[in-house]
Amino acid sequence: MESRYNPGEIEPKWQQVWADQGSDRAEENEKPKYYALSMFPYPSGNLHMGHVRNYTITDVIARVRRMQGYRVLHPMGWDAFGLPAENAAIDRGVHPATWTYQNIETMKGQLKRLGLSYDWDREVATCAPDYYKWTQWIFIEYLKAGLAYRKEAAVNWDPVDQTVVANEQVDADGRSWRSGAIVEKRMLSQWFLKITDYAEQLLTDLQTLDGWPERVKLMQENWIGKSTGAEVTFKTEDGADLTVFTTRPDTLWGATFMVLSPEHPLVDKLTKPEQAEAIQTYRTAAASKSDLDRMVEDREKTGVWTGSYALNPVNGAKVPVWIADYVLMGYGTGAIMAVPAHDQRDFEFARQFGLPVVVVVQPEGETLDGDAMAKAWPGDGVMVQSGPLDGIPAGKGPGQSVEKAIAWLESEGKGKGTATYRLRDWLISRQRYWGVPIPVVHCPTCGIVPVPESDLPVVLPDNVELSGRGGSPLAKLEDWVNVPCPTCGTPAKRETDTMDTFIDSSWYYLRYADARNESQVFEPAKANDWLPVDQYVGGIEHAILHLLYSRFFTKFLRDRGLLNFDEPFQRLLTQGMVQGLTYRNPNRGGKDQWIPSDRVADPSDPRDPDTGEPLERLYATMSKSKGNGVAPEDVIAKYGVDTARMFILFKAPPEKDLEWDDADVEGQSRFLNRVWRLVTDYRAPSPAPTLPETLTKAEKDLRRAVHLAIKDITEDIDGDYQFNTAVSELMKLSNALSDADGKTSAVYHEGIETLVILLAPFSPHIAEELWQGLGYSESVHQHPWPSHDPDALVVDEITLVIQIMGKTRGTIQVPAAASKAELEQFATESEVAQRYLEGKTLKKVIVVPGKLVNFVVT
Ligand code: HQ5
Ligand code: ZN
Repeated sequence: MESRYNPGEIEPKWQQVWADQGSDRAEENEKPKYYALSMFPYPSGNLHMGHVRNYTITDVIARVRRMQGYRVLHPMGWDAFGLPAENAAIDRGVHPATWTYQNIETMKGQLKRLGLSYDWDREVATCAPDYYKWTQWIFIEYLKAGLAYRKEAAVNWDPVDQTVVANEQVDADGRSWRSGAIVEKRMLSQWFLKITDYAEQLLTDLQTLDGWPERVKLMQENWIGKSTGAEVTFKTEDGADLTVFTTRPDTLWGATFMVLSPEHPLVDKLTKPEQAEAIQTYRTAAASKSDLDRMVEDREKTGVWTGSYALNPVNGAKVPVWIADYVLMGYGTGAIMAVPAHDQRDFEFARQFGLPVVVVVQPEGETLDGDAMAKAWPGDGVMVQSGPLDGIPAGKGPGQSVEKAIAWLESEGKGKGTATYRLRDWLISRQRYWGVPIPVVHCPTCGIVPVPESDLPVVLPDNVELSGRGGSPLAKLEDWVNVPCPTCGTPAKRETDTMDTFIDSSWYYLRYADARNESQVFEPAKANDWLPVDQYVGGIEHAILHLLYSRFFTKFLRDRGLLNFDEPFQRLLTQGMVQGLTYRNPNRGGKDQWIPSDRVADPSDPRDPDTGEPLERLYATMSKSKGNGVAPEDVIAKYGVDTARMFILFKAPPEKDLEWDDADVEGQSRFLNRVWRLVTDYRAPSPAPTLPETLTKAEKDLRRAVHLAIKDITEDIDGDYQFNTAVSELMKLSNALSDADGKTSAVYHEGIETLVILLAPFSPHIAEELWQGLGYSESVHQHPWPSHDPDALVVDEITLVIQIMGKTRGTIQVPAAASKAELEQFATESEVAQRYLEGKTLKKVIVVPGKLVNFVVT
């Protein structure tokens, strides 16, 4: 072995050896299984430090579990469809497939250089036909189950990317998550998956996910957004049914008008000729507003009367039917009953248009008057002017008005208690090229016909022209589009929409269980063997959609008889962000406010290089625009990947943000160099020494340090993955070994070997090299994870404090097992006590076992 630590040499060497040996292959044998999964990357072309952190965390877990005797599945793949490839293709004139596969090649090389213990035999790429064949197959399963459907819908149209985006992909400012353009509403025929059928299960099963962060569960709960109330049907004058959902059916007697979303399907039918023009103008204006704009609370209320009336089913009152953009088609039934006395938005609307306000909840000690109120009263009180509910306390509690109202509505056949969810069906169709073709054919006779399984995959044609304009590129490929109907043979047309890429990532973790299967999506026995994922690690940005969609897919495939578990991810760890140092000029705006650190001349007095103004120094998520990124390959070239891993693991607990700090990277490099010297300086006697019957005090102390390290590191990992403290323990152990005198004892031997074994999951390459240097030919990664010897932890001497009249005068070492009487005796005989007690009369001796002996004298 070389005497100098040279990561640049040993790291690639061991990576090659491990690859040749196939040591990270997931085996199907009698050992207990463990499935460690990282969120697979988009092949953007370059590995980010954030990826390195994510994948290192999972790798440590996978390595520890292997050493603990599990057969481990630790796979990797590529989330390879999606707009970036298509946009890159448009910008640079390369085919999306070429761009994508080149990026995969590059990034795979970068990942391999990290020494991550993946089973590359199970690699998947979602853009490969042998993968998307099964994505299409699953889509057809949804279709067969009646859970995939096509309907005309008001959808979010991204005018820059020229595609539809899901509600979830529109941010709080009404902008598309991809292009940043303000989205528009358009009525288009689109494909949906009926995730709402699973809303209740997706909600209640959150309770079973003990291994998930509370924060993520709460985000999912809010996203699903269950509210309970009642559905009530109003009949219009023309006999049409207008069903509304209300969380406050008790206030039905105060409903004085109805409001429909401008997109509501009954608007045309209800619009009287004299109102037609006003209605049409209003609808056009509403279509150009984002949902978010429409929901802003304190803006002037607008709306138009349709000219029609409906009958309030509880009291027969004739109420006018309006349309207004503050009611969204996407929520509830797209129609509301307006109760202006008790809902602020309805109140503002009523005042704006002079509609009646009827009070049905009187607050205690007050008498509200509908004509005089200045704002709505949404609070508690007693029901009034409400027929059967009069006198009942208003509220949602047991015995209160909401419960009574639902019971009354149900007994009268006028409505029923129900729940609605904020969750909408998932809009999955995209009018773009680089995605999975939706495998159906439109036949003029048969309608929508799924492509038969034997004809899958419907291969994405590659002779396509991409401009980013004018809708779906596939629709322009006549040869591809025109096919005979699979059922009746008459000329028909292929569906030209492709699927949202979140479909691809909703089931990839299942495919890993049986990645090379050519005849089935996966063998159920294999999926049921490896799944659920024991530990999933990935970014908080996927807390809602990806995780919800994956849970939905799992439940659906379970219901199709393919899986025998309810939830895909048993434990979830959301790693924090990697942040880099940057500077900000608060007087500048936009991108210009960020001054990369290499433009700052004097870090102790940071100033704007252009203006001389003082700068703020701060850590922010690494990004191009802030110029604060650190390239993984640079760090690896300088220090090696083991140092990079140690730094990442040491600097912060995995779920917390991590501030990149070169000085701390140096620190970890020095630590590994110290370990290197410590272990290579050791000459192991042959044969290996065995522990003697009795140990000296120094040996006992060292052995205690060794076994304490085993215990603490194991607990750090098995508990909450506190790798930062685990690395501290490794440093402590290394120090204890450095400081030890007898560097030839059996205890020292055990200590050195234990250090290398415990280091293995964190810094796999240096550990392997040192292990071989200790004379082993088997990989350290095959070595069983050590367990601590409880006897070694026993402290057999303690320090006893000697006090005279409550004042500490000295200490002595005594056996930990000494009795109270023995402690008193040791203390009395001690030199300190002898000195202070001379010539005094002893009145009392107070013994506090394990701590002190106090002499009271006169
Ligand atoms: C990070 C960064 C970059 C990345 N393909 C999807 C994806 O997010 C995942 C699918 C399961 C939907 C982390 C990120 C994620 C993993 C892959 N990361 N910092 N791909 N700057 O390439 O922490 O949180 O963007 O867990 O790397 O990210 S990805
Ligand atoms: Zn047909």
